[in-house]
Amino acid sequence: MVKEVTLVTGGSGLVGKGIEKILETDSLPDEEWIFLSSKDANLLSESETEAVFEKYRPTRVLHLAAQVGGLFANMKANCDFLRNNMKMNDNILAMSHKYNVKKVVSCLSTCIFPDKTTYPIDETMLHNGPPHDSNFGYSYAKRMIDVINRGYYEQYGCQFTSVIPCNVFGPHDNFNIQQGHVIPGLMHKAYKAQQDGTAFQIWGTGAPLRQFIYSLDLARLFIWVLREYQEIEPIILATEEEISIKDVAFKILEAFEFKGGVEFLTDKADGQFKKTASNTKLRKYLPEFKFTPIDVAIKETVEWFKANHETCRK
Ligand code: NAP
Ligand code: GFB
Repeated sequence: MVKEVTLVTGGSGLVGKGIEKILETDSLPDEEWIFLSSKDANLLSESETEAVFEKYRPTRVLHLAAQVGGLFANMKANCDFLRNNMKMNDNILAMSHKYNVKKVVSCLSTCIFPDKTTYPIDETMLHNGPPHDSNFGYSYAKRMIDVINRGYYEQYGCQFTSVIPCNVFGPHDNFNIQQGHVIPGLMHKAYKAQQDGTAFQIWGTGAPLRQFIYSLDLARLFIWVLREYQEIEPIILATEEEISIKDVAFKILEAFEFKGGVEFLTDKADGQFKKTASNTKLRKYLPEFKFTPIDVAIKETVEWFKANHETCRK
């Protein structure tokens, strides 16, 4: 007898595919998981969103679907990132309430915290000031998930919560150089530079700092949050380790055994210098959780990219 039917919106993306992979060995007998892509329903449409809830009658929702992009994609389209993500989030939470979903876990990001802040950032600081200008649209849309969750809890007692991952990378990422995030973008550029015998280009100064979580590690944490985490307040899911863009770029070159030249295009934006988030709250729950070493995660992702170069998002 299936006890839990979990709808995973954004199930065809980087994080969704990571969760699907972990569930190959970690799913429970009374769980059914449904992974959606935009082909199943355009979640910008209230009626298409309702139709998918009517069809599957989920008891839990893992809400990953979003308009997602790296620094340069956000800088070009803050209004679209704001409106599209607001619409999707409101549709999912409204239908979760209408169809009596027992638990919803949505997804924020460490890049939505206040730009002017003290460090390390923790969950209580989410609304303490404006986000970085480069991605204000995405940031405000994501922050409203936390506000709407509070509304649904206080007025209707809904258990709608959220997680706040740091930068994510891994297999099935978006390797498009203009739209994607830094690690997949650099991997794609390293691949092309090696093929063409040209120099490898790092955008910006390489000085900014980031925390990077492997998509498979995030997947294991997401499944734990869905099954065990009872708070409405968000929980940061980030590594202790912070690394500069320059250092992560050279780890990528090492994984490719790249021997060519390296250039820094310093006329390109650096974005936020840092967004160091504390995982103290996570460690209180899971003191023994082991993150994959970043060199291993980068190597596995490079091998995946090489093997799937023809068909992956790029
Ligand atoms: P992704 O690889 O770009 O996947 C996005 C997913 O959302 C895809 O499954 C996509 O479906 C779906 N989607 C987009 N627009 C849709 C629409 N209108 N209707 C239905 N589905 C739609 O993104 P990701 O990196 O996995 O991100 C997943 C979640 O993690 C997002 O909420 C994101 O904000 C959050 N997050 C990501 C990072 C990161 O570094 N990647 C960091 C922190 C938080 P299609 O495949 O059909 O397009
Ligand atoms: O992952 P990313 O694009 O976004 O990283 P953020 C941007 C940083 O990497 C900047 C440098 O310092 C860039 O100058 N960089 C160097 C590159 N080479 C490249 C490259 O080839 N591609 C890219 N994309 N960057 C995002 C937010 O911030 O974080 C999003 O804008 C999202 O909303 C995401 O939440 C997690 O880490 O700066």
